Amino acid sequence: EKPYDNYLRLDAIYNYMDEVAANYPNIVKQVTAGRSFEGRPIKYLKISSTNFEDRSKSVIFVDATLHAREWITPPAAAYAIHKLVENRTDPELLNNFDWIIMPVANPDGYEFSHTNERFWRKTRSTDQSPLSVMCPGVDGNRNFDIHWGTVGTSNNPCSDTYGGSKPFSEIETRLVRDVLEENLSRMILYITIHSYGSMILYPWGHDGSLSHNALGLHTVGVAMADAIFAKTLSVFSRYRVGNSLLVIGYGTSGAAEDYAHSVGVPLTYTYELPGLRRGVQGFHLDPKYVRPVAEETWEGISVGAKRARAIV
Ligand code: 0X9
Ligand code: ZN
Repeated sequence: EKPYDNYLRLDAIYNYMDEVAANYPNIVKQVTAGRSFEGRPIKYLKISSTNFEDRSKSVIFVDATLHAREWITPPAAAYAIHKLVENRTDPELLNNFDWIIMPVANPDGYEFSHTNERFWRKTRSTDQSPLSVMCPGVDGNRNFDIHWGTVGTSNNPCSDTYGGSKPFSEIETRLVRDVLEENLSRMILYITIHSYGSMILYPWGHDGSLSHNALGLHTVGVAMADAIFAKTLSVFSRYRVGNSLLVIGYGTSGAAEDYAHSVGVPLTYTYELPGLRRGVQGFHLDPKYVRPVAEETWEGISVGAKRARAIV
């Protein structure tokens, strides 16, 4: 069973990555970026038809599962790997770009959502504060160094939107930051995959203002949403595209997408994949939708890459 056909545990997702890396050594290099708070590897694949280290092509970075309970997101990332490596149907995508895919940015939380609490969101770290021992975990998407600690976040460790004791207190967010930094000069597109709500969000999330590149962000965002819609099952609603705050309806600071844009990635998006039910049940899409959602998400990512190249 493949990680884009069903909800699988971390070891099965990692086995798939190992297998792809072993079977396609000429185009795939697996990297262990580091270890999570609880010591699990955090892995990503560098996919390149030439040599990633030549640094000759634009880079596209896709991550998923910073939020543990958003189980539909690792399948979407795994399917991107499948389409880039095992089932290449569009040569353009490897000819023109180098890819970095990190399917599980928060492995501790992801495993905890399987073993203990299905709707766990945060990391599993504890720090000096006594409250954090009672209430482990930081919201990774409030932990980046961008207007950190100001809106849509809490300084209470027991809150689901706890931003941490300081920006980048979490090893998991530092590892994402490091990937951005290492590839910044040639990264044209960063997509961080979340769920749920069928949305494509772009900066700035803290105050709803628009970036210098708002026209590009909106143009590529709409092209991605159109591509998803063209492929989608009618049970899912059409994606909404726009500024994070305006589209979600609440402000958020310390988010990955805003951070990546602030350090210079021209096109950065948070995808909110679909959910069919309300409340936390929206994070649990029936397994029969895993493959279709993974496929439609790939339409968005691949069109995003092509449009990004045309405008950046
Ligand atoms: O609140 C979040 O972190 C994201 N929604 S989720 O339901 N997956 O938790 C949206 C974050 C978007 N905000 C910014 N990019 N600023
Ligand atoms: Zn999320």
